Amino acid sequence: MAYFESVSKISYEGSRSTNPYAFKFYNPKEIVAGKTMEEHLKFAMAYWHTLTAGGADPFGAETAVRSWDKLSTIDKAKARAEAAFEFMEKMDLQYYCFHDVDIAPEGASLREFYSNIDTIVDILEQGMKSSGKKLLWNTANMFTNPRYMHGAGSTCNADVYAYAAAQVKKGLEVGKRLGADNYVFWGGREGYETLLNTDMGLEQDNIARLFSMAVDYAKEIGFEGQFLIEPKPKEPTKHQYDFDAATTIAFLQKYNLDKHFKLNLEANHATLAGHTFEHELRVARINGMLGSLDANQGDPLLGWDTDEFPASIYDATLTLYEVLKNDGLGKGGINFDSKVRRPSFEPEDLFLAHISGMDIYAKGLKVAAKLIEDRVFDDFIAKRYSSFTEGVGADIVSGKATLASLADYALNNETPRPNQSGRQEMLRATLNQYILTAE
Ligand code: XUL
Ligand code: CO
Repeated sequence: MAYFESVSKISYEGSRSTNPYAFKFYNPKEIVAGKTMEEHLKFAMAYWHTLTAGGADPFGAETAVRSWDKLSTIDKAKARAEAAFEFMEKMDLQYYCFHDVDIAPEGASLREFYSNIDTIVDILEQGMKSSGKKLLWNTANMFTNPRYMHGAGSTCNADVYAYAAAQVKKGLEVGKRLGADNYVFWGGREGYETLLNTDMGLEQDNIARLFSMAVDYAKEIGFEGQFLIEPKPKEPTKHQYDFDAATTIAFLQKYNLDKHFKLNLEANHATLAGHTFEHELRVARINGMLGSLDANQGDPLLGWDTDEFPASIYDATLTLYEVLKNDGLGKGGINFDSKVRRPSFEPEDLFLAHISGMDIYAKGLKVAAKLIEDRVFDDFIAKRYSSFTEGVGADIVSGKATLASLADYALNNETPRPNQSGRQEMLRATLNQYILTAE
């Protein structure tokens, strides 16, 4: 059965095409910087935004019109699992991501949840076999159900903690069965609302214990995916422990977990943390922790996690710049953790939104590749720091210098004066030039 009857397979028609149902820049087999676009851009469909979400917001009900609306519980879940493959096929997406609750109804007990998951995973496994589509990552939703109001790994209730552990255990088994490249932890409720009722030390130790148990269990069952943590500073919880990349890396280092984890960074989460996305990527990259991306964008006029499809060529260029400098994302990819706006309620909007996101990342990739090829920023930066390549600068970098040797040097040196402009305006103009002219 066709769930998206009105749309046929999307293909590349070039930048002059006026067909809204065509890629203008995403040309999967085109070679950029030695690899095909498809290899650089391992795009993934987010099951929750594409198949499960209906557009409800705190002020209004669901608006989305979907062909599976009339079905109930497990039949609806089965229909969505089939629809996933039709959507990925038509959209030319090779990967997908899901939370356990996206694919299967929770039912009345954990046993029933496990059994519902198994029923749907049978369909997903079959669909993956016949279509060749792959699972970028899966995760356990430990934030929606009321039992998680106080957190999952950070809960005050040990029975809830055990329930969360049971979800993670099943998630790893599912990940192993479906050959997931990664397993994600996003701690939406791993934080606190007020210190007046919170044992912060115990909460953080317990989260680390849950992560360690996951690492041990993965080893036990032979799950070879990469573990990822997705930082976010707030929303739904007021203070979330995985605030941003730097905080999360420090947490992992404290608990000796940094060898087992990388980061899944999301653009809108960076905005909420008061950072640019490229800042978060850079922090992860220079620490060897850049794992995967959740592609979306926020709205600076709104200030919450709007999860819009990415549409900014500046952001896409600087994002792909970091990815290329990282030599790719390894097992990671680019998951569209993005949703269509509530008034974009028709199934066609899901396609149009993905086209716009995939196109802007494709164009960003090409601009970033050209910037790197021409060493536009590399040469400027190398020159800017060139005083550290010789003389006293080389002594500082090699570790030979001491406070005494540097004081001695400074006493005998001319008082340094500002001698280099940062040239920020010029660099921005050059970035514009590349964006406007890159073919
Ligand atoms: C929420 C968010 C999640 C994670 C997975 O802001 O980004 O969907 O990506 O749990
Ligand atoms: Co996300």
